[in-house]
Amino acid sequence: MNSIKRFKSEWKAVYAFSILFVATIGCQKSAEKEETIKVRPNIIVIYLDDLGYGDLSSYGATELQTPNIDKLANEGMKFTNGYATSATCTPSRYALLTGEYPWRRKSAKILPGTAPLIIDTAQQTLPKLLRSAGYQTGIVGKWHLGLGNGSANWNELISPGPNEVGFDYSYIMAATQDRVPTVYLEDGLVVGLDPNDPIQVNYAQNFDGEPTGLDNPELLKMKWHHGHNSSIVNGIPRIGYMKGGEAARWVDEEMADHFLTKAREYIKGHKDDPFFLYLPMQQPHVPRTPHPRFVGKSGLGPRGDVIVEADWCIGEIMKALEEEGILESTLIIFSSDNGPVLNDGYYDDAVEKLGTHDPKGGLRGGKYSLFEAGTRVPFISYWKGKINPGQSDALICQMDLLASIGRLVGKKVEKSDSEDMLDLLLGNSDKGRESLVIEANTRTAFKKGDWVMIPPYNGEAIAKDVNIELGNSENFMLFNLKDDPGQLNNLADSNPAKLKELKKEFYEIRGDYSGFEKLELK
Ligand code: NG6
Ligand code: CA
Repeated sequence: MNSIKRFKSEWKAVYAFSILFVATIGCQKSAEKEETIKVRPNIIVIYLDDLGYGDLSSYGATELQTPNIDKLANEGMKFTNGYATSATCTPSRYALLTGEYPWRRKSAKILPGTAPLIIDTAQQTLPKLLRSAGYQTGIVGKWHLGLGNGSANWNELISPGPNEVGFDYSYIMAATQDRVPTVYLEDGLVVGLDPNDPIQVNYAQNFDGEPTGLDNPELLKMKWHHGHNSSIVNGIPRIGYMKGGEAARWVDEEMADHFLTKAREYIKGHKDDPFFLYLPMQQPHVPRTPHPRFVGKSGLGPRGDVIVEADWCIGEIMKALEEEGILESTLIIFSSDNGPVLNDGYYDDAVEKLGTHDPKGGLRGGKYSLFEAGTRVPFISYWKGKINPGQSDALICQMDLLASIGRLVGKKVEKSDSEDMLDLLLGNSDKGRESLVIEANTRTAFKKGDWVMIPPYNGEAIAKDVNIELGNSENFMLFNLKDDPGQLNNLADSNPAKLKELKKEFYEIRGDYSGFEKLELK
């Protein structure tokens, strides 16, 4: 409580300072506008890919050390009930950027590298909102929300993309590290492309004479386990076929340094603006390709090594902010797009070298799952000197950043699923969401307080390739997470009143959809 009070007075001071600042610089803005401008810290959203709830030493990992991310957690607000909307990448990213539940948009599913942009260019987005508040906006890292209109020519400007949904600057990989095209794009153009060696991409069929993971195992430096047997780039077999663009192809082991350089450049180039930098990092998604200086550093094989690599990169980002003198005027949000997976398609020792490390942090399920480990992820807010360190078990979702950051910069969001959690993010309140719909490959479930209700779904209980329990069952499942965080005790039969309450509220939010005939609402 004390810390909250202390925070409040500091917050007032920041507010007063910003008003004073706006007034002092005597810019042309009207008095009315000045009134709406509150504080405008730089905002950086660091978003890892497939990092589990238990993958950080600040979240209980003992076999792996993540000192730089731990600093954010220990000196900021650490959330123990922070959620991605979804257990896979594209839908979670969609929700984070738009503030809209991804199941409202049918195309928000894991996308191939050739998919068209799934965010409507007329839609409200976090970068657009910040731009309207005077921010410069940039993305450096993984996009995976589609590009172009569906027939992108990779040798020309590809639009619409991040630049058409609010980012002034974009430096991205189109989809995932395991999907073609394996090139970077800067503001819609492939970087380093030789016009005499055009790129062709096709997800349906190979190009004549091109080797594949399936036919040419002798060319592979990393073996595929399931999927991932199409075109070979840098000895790694990928999803999808690609030809040409040799000079533009990324070097997997240099990707972390490459994106870090771009992120640093962005920070240095915008230190005098308020800026929003969205930093979706590729680790620890497959293929896990640590730079040689991180190989063997974790003792857990490449999956652990790339987490250590990502942690180092985040330390470098912090250093850059400090060097530019803007650490104290920068709000950092850290999270992950979905829960962990070990073998996600390559033989890379993730299973063999796991030892006693538990990426799920004691939760059930993992990536692709409706059980907790699918969507509950590390979630941290950090703002040096402005957030008093704390930990909260209030329910918060990445989708809430839109409304929360909106209030921070004095902008109201349009009708949206995003809830204003600004006070919670700043350590100034204990109040989180009352409920949340979570999603895994279009299946949805409902959380309310300590309770979670998973409706019946057909399909395999365990996805064999990845060895993850998906949350499919013939019957309703109801868990009390406070007493039973590992979701071992189904209370659907013993607590019909609670089950009914959750069904009803779920239906009110989720509306009618195919899975609902099984809800037996009466
Ligand atoms: C799956 C891939 C998996 C990963 C995932 C997307 C296969 C068999 N599996 O289809 O390796 O790429 O898509 O991950 O191809 S995500 O984190 O971007 O959602
Ligand atoms: Ca992911």
